[in-house]
Amino acid sequence: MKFQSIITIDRHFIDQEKKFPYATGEFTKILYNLSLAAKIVTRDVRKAGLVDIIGITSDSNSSGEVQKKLDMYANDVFVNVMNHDGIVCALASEEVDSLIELDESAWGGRYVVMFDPLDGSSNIDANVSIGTIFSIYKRQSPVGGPSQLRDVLQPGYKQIGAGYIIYGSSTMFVYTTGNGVHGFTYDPSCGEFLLSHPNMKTPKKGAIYSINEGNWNSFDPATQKYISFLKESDKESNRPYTSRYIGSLVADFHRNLLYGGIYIYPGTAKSPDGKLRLLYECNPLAMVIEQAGGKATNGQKRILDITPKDLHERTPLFIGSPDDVDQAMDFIREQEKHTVT
Ligand code: AHM
Ligand code: MG
Repeated sequence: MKFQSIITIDRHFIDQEKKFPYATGEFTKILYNLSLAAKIVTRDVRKAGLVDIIGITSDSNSSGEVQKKLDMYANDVFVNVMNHDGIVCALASEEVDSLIELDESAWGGRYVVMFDPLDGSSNIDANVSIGTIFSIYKRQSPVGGPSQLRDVLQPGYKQIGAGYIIYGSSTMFVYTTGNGVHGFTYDPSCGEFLLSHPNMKTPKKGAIYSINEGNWNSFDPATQKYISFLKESDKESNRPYTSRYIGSLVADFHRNLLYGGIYIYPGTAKSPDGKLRLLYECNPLAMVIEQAGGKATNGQKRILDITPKDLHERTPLFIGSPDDVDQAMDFIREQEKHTVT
């Protein structure tokens, strides 16, 4: 049996930091804190469904405290680990309407972190994989005062780090700092994330499409035509594609990153901007996919080039293997030609 060298996530963070001679270690600390929160959330996600068996009721725990829903609990874990060493000046979460309030100890922070603490949480009771998505930016407002909205309303290309944690058959931590995408699998026996997927690349073209086809009647004609095209038989272009849709973005994204293909959450008649949030879901995954050789667009422009106007702004999303995303865009452009003339 051939063994490969064991690289813990902490060692990997430090090795990455060494590439920047002027690094202060603060950015590395953020990544470290995120991986710590991932371990805490893993522990509690693994207990989901056991609360009534191991003596904790779903209403209150043994000390009489009211139990929080797992997604709010995960939110609090991420806020707590990020908000104690004064490195982060602004925090925003999909679970919280406005900027998370931080006290004066955060005013000297030079970084901004945004996250979706437990995406796909409606799937928890069915034991389906769920995830955390995160995004890191440099602060824009002057250091020394409270953070401002412009710190969080930055276009995605300004991210200096992004990634996700998938709580699946194992927990994985996948991240990029603009230097490739690296995946770590959690080994509960030693409590460490170990490098399992160095330098991840997505196939140039896949054979999977992921979309909630129940919304078919409210898709725009270009999306309908593209999906119908993927279902046609054509040996040369590997069609028909396989349909895979879990309804848990991190899980759908992770599978397609590994195997290749396209994930689409288009605008629908009911929600013209789709369902997914630009800041907490689309931007971080767009940075990851681009670093892995893929593409992400809203149908009109690159996701990472969108300047957000609102903390909870939504956007349509086409993300995945570059050839597949390009082909979907061909259908959109073709449709536009017909609509304009
Ligand atoms: P959430 O952030 O409230 O958990 O919702 C986001 C989830 C994604 O994980 C998933 O891709 C999408 O919603 C599924 O939506 P739908 O049920 O409309 O297909
Ligand atoms: Mg979400």
